[in-house]
Amino acid sequence: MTEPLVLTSEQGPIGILTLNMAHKRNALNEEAIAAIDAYFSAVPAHIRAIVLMARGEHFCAGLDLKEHHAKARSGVEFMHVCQGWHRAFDKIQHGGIPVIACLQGAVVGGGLELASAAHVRVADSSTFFALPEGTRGIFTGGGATVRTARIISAPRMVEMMLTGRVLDAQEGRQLGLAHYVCDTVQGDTPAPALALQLAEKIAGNAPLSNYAIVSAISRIADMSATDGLFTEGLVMAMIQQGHDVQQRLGDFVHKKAHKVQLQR
Ligand code: 1HE
Repeated sequence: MTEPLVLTSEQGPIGILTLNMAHKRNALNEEAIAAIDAYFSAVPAHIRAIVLMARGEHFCAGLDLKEHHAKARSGVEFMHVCQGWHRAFDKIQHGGIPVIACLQGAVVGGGLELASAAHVRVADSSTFFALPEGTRGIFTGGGATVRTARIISAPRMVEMMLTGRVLDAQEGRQLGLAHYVCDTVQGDTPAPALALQLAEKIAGNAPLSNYAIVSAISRIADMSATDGLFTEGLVMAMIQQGHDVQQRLGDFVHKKAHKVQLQR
């Protein structure tokens, strides 16, 4: 029996999607993109946060270059493949459920495009980021020009692609490609454990607030300031109708809620 390309599991309200192609560094072929799309198209209602991780030493080596070579796709065929990636990754970014990516080793090409669609990125210290498309004679096709460029800026992405620069985990963190870097040699919590901890914390937020956070902010960033402020007000008006809002506010008023404080 052949191994599934992705594994799915649950820990309470946390869904876990694991890329399961370590033998080819989790390179993504058409079937794997379809599996990712299928998962994010039908997330069970009780799931409040999703951890996206990968088996093996590398998160994802990007486009399956062997498939691409073997199929020798035409321009139009590859356009459709790219649109399939766009559809799947848009469901990650705008599906309404927070996604925490847990990164290690190569996060390159389409692997970086996949990670860029997640809302929180936790890297272990082995992580490295690159966009080697230029050396392969292709271009980005899984959303990097939109998502990765917005994280690191368009000029930095141009430089990264032209020079083939490989960023280590800390350099990636400075640019926003990782939000957390876990160095287990330094005694940090391992990246998968931290990703799950963060997912649990996020799952404890009001679901409608999480929906607004992952759905509204990136869209408002595309709007004019006037439209953005108007939309923000509308989103707030809708979100504060949530069934648990009075309870949450009451907990604070009656000193039953946590206070905001620095955690070391
Ligand atoms: C692959 C792929 C792949 C590995 N497609 N099979 N991405 C890249 O240009 C990255 C290409 N990969 C690498 O640079 C390296 O493989 C890694 C740094 C990720 C890992 O190195 P290493 O030494 O651990 O593994 P390896 O020996 O290079 O590869 C192990 C196997 O995985 C090997 O197959 P095998 O049959 O010889 O065992 C590799 O061929 C296979 N493998 N990467 C297919 N990418 C929507 S557009 C997106 C555009 C892009 O993503 S372009 C960037 C593509």
